[in-house]
Amino acid sequence: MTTMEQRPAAGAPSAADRADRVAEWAGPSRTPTDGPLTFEELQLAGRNRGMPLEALRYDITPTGLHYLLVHFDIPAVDPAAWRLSLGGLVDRPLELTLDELRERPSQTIPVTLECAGNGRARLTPRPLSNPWMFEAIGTAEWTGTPLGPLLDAAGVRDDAIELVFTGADRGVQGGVEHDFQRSLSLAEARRPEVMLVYAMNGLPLQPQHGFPVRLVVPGWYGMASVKWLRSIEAVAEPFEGYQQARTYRYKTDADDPGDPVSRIRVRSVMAPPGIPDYFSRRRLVDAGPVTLGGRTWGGRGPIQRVEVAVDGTWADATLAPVAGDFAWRAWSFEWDATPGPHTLACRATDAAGETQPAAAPWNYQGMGNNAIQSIEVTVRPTP
Ligand SMILES: Nc1nc2c(c(=O)[nH]1)N[C@H]1C(S)=C(S)[C@@H](COP(=O)(O)O)O[C@H]1N2
Ligand SMILES: [Mo]
Repeated sequence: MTTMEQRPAAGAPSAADRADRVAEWAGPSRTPTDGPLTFEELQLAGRNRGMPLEALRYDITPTGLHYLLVHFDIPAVDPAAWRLSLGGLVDRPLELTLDELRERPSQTIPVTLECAGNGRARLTPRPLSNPWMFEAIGTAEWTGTPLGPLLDAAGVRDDAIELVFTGADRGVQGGVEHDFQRSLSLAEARRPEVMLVYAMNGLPLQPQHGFPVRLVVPGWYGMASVKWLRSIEAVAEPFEGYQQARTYRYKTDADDPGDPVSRIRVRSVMAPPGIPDYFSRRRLVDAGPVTLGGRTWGGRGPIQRVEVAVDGTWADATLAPVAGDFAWRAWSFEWDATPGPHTLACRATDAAGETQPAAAPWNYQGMGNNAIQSIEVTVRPTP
């Protein structure tokens, strides 16, 4: 495990500058498959929990119910020794302690995070990675300091085009050893809601969510919100690191460079009504009036329309007030449940007219699957 203490001294080439090929670690084939769930997927699913869909009831997801995605290991970071460096193409390089960061102006905003791989396991053939269904979501109140003013303090030079964010976690993916790193254009990084976060739901970040400091990029899929942040570097060339150029791409096949994944696609999810069967998760509902409900979100601002289908007939749902530009929005729908089997579905449409597709938009890495969710229920007569 890499700790801050093991980092090379300033000036020495940092571990982050190395992206070594580790040929013997290329691992098993990750060609998408129609086969049964693999051991490797099970191993990832056990580490990276999802949010149980009944937790859609909470405006703010309790921290222990928020989804989790950790590529490598949760790194050990000593908060007293921790420094955030802001360097590269800047006039005044900065080294900030945790206290210095916390003393800066702060803001708290509710932000819905979703993993870009959410829905991957519903694709056929199934891309091999964390096998998410619908549950790689959560909304927290994130507290931190906006990044823009810090960039001004450091004096980012005119020839810089991007910022590279480096986490303290390191591992091997696709046979390449690297630190988890992502970049953002300066224009994105300067959005007022992009911030360096040290608290989640009013408490210091938990280790698994990026303690002591993470980036939060509202509106983007989760991979942009780099956890365990240790450095920010202004660069003059597009960043080509593994997590930027090789993955988080909408690719048609293994060799397609693909388009980068960025903003969250429009989506709605329903909290399954009634009670579940333990193993199949099939739902049992009593006949009569049933309030269906869930949440809707997308990376381009609050969603204005959700429809619900009962056995294929669509009707508008009622939307709750907007809770924030980057937070999900609750919706509800009154259903008079009649005995027998039924199929329920929901679909959101954003202000630009983007809507959820009936069929999954297949891509090689299983990114951005916002296909409509449908739920099978059995309604039993009320006694
Ligand atoms: N350093 C680092 N940052 C990271 C990751 C990671 O593995 N390492 N995972 C990313 C991905 S893919 C997602 S979806 C979000 C998940 O954030 P959460 O675990 O707090 O929900 O963190 C992102 N930030
Ligand atoms: Mo993710």
